Amino acid sequence: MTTVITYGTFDLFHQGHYNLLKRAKELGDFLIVGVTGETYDVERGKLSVQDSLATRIENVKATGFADKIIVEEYLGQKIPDIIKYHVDIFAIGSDWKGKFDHIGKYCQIVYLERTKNISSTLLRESNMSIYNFGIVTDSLYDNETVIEPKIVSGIHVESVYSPKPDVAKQFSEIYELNAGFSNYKEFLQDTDIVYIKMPRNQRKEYVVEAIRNKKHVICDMPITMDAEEEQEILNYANRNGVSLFCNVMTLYQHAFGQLLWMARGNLIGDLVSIKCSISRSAFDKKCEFDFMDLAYYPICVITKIMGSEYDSVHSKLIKDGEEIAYGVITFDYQNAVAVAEVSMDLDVSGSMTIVGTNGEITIPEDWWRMGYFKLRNWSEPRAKHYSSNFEGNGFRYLIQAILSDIRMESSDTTRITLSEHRSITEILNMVQ
Ligand code: C2G
Repeated sequence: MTTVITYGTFDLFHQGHYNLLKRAKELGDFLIVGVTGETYDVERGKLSVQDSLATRIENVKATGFADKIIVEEYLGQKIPDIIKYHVDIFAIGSDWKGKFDHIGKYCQIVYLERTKNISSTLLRESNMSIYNFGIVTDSLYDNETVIEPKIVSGIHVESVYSPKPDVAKQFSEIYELNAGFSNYKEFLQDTDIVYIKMPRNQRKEYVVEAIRNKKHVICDMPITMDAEEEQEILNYANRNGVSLFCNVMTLYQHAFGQLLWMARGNLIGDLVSIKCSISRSAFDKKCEFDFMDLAYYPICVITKIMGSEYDSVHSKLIKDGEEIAYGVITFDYQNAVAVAEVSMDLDVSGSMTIVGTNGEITIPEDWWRMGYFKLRNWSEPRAKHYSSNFEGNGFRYLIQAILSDIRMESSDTTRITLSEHRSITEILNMVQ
């Protein structure tokens, strides 16, 4: 007898899940299905799961393919299950290729081809909780933009657009997407949320066209260096009733929300200074951002924390030929100062320190990921440590935030306001 095991969340049960279970069953005689428990999904960073565990189990049961259903309750449960149930084959969708190779010591692994484009089937029409996600890019480097949104239940990553037809084709093949387009209008037709991952001089036209077609948009920032033009685009999104989110993932981390309101809420007294540094390679190893794109991150976070009422901004830039290699940007406020150190190729610490009249908040490294921070109020005997679950590269939390916005479940209090947008773009223009 051949025993097969497979695992999944099986949220918003669809044709892709059905096909996977059918194919897994066909691999042997006895199929065990592990349905992920709620705490395990939280632990592994799966977000926005809609159906209860009981409903998800019922849906798996209703297919008639499962001979036994178990609950996957913790990270590291798969191998003990395989040993316990004498499993011969571990089957999983091909979108997980390479991620489960360690299991190969205990049984055979079979990657089953994932079902493409399930979102445009009848199921999607009957279930408006599912949204198609498409990527606009001119490079094959994905920076996890394919795998991260998949971790958010209800999002289906289906297509890519590139002005370079060979990139569109290769990208969709490498990441097993349903389609690669080099016609933007066609690409937009079956897409609900568009991520614009393009060099700055091309962002605006793609954003405007997507909004015109009533698509929700995520865009690398700044969209344009022209503050007026940017305000018009933000207002245009508003008028069209679509969400326009900037890709500054820090803003969507739970810990950032906490830090922001603790810093602004006087927990360390009046704010006196903030210093943060960022270097391109630590931020993202293959980062394609230029200096202004990278500088957007600290300027945005400083603006959120300290406000946009600065008195003056100075910058000192060190150039390597024509290119800016390193820069320090200083903002003077009436009774406070902020310093952003931005480095293209030199490594800098990646720390953030916020000093107040009664205490200090510190993040020792990679503050833009914001999984952890320490708050010290000098009137208390000990520092307090705050951490929150942070998985992947953080992009999934942005996807979760835009999804809640679209579903009108919540509106984020850490989002950049119109006047903050204007201030950030004006500061970028002063950095010369
Ligand atoms: N799947 C598929 N085609 C789709 C969508 C999903 O073949 N269009 C497959 C997935 O590859 C997976 C299974 O259906 O094998 C269940 O998918 P999910 O419910 O999204 O679960 P997942 O997050 O992939 O969890 O321990 C859990 C496992 O790691 C998989």
